[in-house]
Amino acid sequence: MAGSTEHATMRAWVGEMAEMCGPDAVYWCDGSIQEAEKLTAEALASGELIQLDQKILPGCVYHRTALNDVARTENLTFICTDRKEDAAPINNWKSRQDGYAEAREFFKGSMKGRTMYVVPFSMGPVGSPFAKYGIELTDSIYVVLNMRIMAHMGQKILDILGKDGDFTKCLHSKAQLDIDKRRILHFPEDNAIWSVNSGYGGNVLLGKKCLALRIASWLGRKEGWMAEHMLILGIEYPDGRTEYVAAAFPSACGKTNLAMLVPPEGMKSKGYKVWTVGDDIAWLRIGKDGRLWAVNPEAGCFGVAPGTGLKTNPNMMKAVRQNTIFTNVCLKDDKTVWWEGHDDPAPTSALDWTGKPWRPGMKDENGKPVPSANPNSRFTVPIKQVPCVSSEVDNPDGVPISAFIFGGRRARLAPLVYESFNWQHGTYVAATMASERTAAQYGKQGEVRRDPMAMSPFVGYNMGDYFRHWLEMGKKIPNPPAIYHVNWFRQDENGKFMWPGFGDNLRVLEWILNRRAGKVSPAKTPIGNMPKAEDLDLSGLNLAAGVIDKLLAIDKQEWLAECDGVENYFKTLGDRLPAELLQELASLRERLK
Ligand code: GTP
Ligand code: SPV
Ligand code: MN
Repeated sequence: MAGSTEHATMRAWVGEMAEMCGPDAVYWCDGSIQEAEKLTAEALASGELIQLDQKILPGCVYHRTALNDVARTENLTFICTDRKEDAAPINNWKSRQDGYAEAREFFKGSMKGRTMYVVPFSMGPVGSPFAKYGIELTDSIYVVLNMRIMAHMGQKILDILGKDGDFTKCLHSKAQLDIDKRRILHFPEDNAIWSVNSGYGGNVLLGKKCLALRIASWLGRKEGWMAEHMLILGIEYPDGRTEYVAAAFPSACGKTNLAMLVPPEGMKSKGYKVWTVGDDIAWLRIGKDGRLWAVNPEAGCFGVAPGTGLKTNPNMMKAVRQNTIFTNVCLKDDKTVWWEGHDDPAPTSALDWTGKPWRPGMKDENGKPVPSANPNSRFTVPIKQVPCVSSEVDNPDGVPISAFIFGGRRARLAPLVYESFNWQHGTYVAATMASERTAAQYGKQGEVRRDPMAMSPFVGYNMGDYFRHWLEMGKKIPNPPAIYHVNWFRQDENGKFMWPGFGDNLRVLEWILNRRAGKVSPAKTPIGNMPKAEDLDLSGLNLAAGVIDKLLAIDKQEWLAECDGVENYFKTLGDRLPAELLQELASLRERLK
């Protein structure tokens, strides 16, 4: 198909990229179900996809990535700008010229023997003032089928772009999946993204982290809005009123789970309902009413499989029963899927994510259990299949946000929840958050690293400028969200999580909403406002004696040591770090003395 568009520069660009990559054919995707079925059949025939049992899992397929290609590769991800300081100091940087020159060699002839698919897509509801359009060129059917779920895709985008609409130029080739030649390159000054030699989600679904966070954060700074690594959820009160909050946790730290939590029994009787607007990314703008409004630019969820079960996340377990792409999970002999934390008993015989026979209790040479699913294995599912999806998910104006919640995995230090004193203090709290590394990134697992706003891998420009943008936004929003920090992952002396997490996190959200409504007064501490234990609904939890006090405890010596860590981190950020954040650090130290 030739693609029905009169956009001359788009056609010229597609032609130029095809010239470089040398595919046997160029195919323009229309986004139809017939097209998806045809591409799926091709991928099943070639082995790129494996068919699952269509009675038990209708519309579901299975995919394995290359062994060296199971998570985002931050060390191979670059922001390419003319001046280094516009991307430094956290991002890897290349000049535009060097970025293109090096990658061009890797793209040359990379699609020989393959088809180049032209994928027109929208991030954000089509036609919304928030929406951003892109065209992804790719030689992977897996990418096309994932993009069809994750974004709004097809001919309607070409229609909206017309003869000369703006779009992000996205180029992807799996090439040889050679990790030494893998590059994820962003050219914000050209509104372009080039990704080569990977087939893993965040590296190749270019509408997601690359466009909706790295490029969008650059645009947001220029245009006065925000692109954040945040879920969006609505909490409906018994009287039918709904309030919305947005929360940023680093990768694999609980956004998807919080976005669709099920209220615990004791609280359900109060009549709360939870509605999911988004599970990973939020774009935020100041509304006419002076509040901050958020849309979810994505149409699907690319969620972590391990740990997902009927007890932890029943909504997602129901969502992934149909029309889902499973990547790197365990493949059972009956052509269904399994992962660690699944409700079904472990299969007695199955293939693990690498395709090797697997049995429960298998150990590696060091005596460590061998998981059947890769720890970063994922499912791709339309968000509309989530039973508690919000009726506002396609609202072009989004939803108004009452509170921002930040958090990470901290075995020690950070209490269950605290409230910042104001926007500037909240910006400091978010800018200094840290978390233990998870399987969503390569690198030493468990190591604590600073991850400001859960955006460290995703800010498309200078981190100091990003903090400045946050501070400036705070001055411009007449009625800004209040800012909170949470920690579901504090451990006891035996390394056990002290807080039950998941649905019970609603107990903490309730305190936050009660604070917003002025229904409870807090305990004032050096780090922020905290709940009095009696203001948290802990009914039916059976927490052991003293646990809630430990969860709410603040150790001043540990916090002073944390301040030293923050000071060292700030030193790495260079001279664009806003002075306000240094003032906040000094005030915190003062309060802790
Ligand atoms: P990305 O998609 O990588 O951005 O991750 P995410 O932030 O959406 O994380 P997700 O909700 O998928 O959770 C990641 C892992 O953390 C899963 O294994 C969950 O089971 C686990 N998890 C989520 N919420 C909680 C919680 O409240 N407590 C505990 N202990 N584990 C949790
Ligand atoms: C994350 O790592 O934060 C994800 C998954 O949401 S990926 O899209 O691969 O980046
Ligand atoms: Mn994410």
